[in-house]
Amino acid sequence: MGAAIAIATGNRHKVEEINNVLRECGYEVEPVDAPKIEIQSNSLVEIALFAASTAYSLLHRPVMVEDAGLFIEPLNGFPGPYSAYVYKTIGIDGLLRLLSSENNRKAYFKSVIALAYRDGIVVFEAETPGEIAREPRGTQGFGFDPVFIPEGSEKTFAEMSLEEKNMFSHRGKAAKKLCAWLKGHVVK
Ligand code: ITT
Repeated sequence: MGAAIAIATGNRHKVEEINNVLRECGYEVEPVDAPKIEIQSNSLVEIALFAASTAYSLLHRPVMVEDAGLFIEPLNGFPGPYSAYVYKTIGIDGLLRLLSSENNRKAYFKSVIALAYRDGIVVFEAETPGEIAREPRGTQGFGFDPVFIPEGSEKTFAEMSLEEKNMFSHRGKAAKKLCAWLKGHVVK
């Protein structure tokens, strides 16, 4: 077991994905009972910064949050920071309906990890370009995984193992940046 850093999230898939990367650098994230308070903003960075700083002021120990979204080119970046709400309301079927007459399927996922600790907050951002499939495929993962095909693969995220998804994913890449940073810093 590595050194544990708290994470405020209600999404266990995020915890598993981030842990798969952090293990490599001797850390792990530990879900804690602190709220991830999400402001309404068009910026994932602003959302993550606010959530991390409020979680830190409640916990008084290093804590991270991860905020992510799916940005679809022919929808001008929608749903972006509203991805969780769109997933809950219209879901994958609704999203595919919005794109039914669209040949441009380009999209990207973005992940922002914000880590708040005694000396401040650091932010790690990463994106994964890809496209939206015509139909859902696969059973792994969560959210829009069954319809997102990352560039460089034929599979959707939901057809990949967690390890394979992490090789391509926005979250995997952001977690790797965090890992690299942790190697040179002491987090208290
Ligand atoms: P938190 O408690 O950490 O907020 P959440 O699932 O609500 O968990 P977000 O607020 O970051 O997470 O919402 C991002 C939404 O975008 C999420 O609910 C999914 O619908 C979608 N999403 C983000 N990353 C994804 C991924 O790797 N695969 C599939 N869908 C993803």
